Amino acid sequence: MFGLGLSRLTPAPSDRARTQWPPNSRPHNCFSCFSHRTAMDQTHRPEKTPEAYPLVAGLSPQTLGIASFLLPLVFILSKRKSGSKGNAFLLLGPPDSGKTAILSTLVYKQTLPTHTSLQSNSSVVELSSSKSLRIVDVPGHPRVRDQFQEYLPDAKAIGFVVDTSTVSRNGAAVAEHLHHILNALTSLPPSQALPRLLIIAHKSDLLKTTSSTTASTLAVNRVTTILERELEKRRASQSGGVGVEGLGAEGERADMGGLECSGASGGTFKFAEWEGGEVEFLATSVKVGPANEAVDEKSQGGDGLAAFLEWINGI
Ligand SMILES: Nc1nc2c(ncn2[C@@H]2O[C@H](COP(=O)(O)OP(=O)(O)OP(=O)(O)O)[C@@H](O)[C@H]2O)c(=O)[nH]1
Ligand SMILES: [Mg+2]
Repeated sequence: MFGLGLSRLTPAPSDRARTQWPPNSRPHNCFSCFSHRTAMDQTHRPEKTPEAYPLVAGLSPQTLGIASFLLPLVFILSKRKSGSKGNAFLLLGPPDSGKTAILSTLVYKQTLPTHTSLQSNSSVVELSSSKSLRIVDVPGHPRVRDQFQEYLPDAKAIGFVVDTSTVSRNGAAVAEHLHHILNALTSLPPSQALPRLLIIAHKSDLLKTTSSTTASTLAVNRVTTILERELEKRRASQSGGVGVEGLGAEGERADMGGLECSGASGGTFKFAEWEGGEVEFLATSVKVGPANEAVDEKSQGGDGLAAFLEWINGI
């Protein structure tokens, strides 16, 4: 049964109409609702109370002008910070980085013989007796990877999975993929809460460690350094600096935003200074091997996913 692949089990996008997945959970447009309600209220409004009238009348036109400008702004900012109401965790990232292996370890407690995924897989993972999360694994192939946009309205968080053992060789391609996601996040309408963003330095088991550095530290440091360097090349190229191979190639917008940073580095791309929001990092690994070599039931995915499980439990 497992040899058929996860995609057979939960072909999320094609079943969307039937199963209502992803649900139409985009926050309701309260502006239209508000004005409608206001119009209704006016027909039934009691006469102005003597207490309320002098309060507004006492404000100068300038004060009222500033208030009418600031109030919508406060509303927008508070919406943006409120955190996504969705209940999906999106596993995104380049082909072969290990997304399906992570999902199958969480769901079946083992990795399955995997092939390049051609469609999104989704499964509900029970994190505790009272908490579950829908995990959606979107294939990394350039032709399908943009499917993640369909799930964004219901995304509580995004995990961008990077193969730590190969990122030194293919950092430019990994950064290009991540750039699309950063651009999508910074392009979300202000009414939509931003999903949290976690960069997963995966396959940390393949790193050779020294006695002073743990595999997790090494994995996170390597992924952070390489991605910051490659994303900075892309940012500099767009702002008129050096050219970057592949940037602006067919199918890619040369003016794609999403890399804006502000802070001590003066605009240079740094995750800590990214204007889009906070970016978090974690190292993971799963046990790979024959399908019947299940990992410990209690650990839900082996020690290599312990920190990750703790993180998704906290979102
Ligand atoms: N050593 C090691 N290998 C891993 C780990 N995770 C995944 N792999 C292997 O990496 C390969 C690719 O894993 P997949 O899960 O299929 O990759 P994917 O990200 O789903 O790739 P696409 O579906 O093409 O987007 C498989 O051969 C896995 O067995 C890990 O933590 N350590
Ligand atoms: Mg896959």
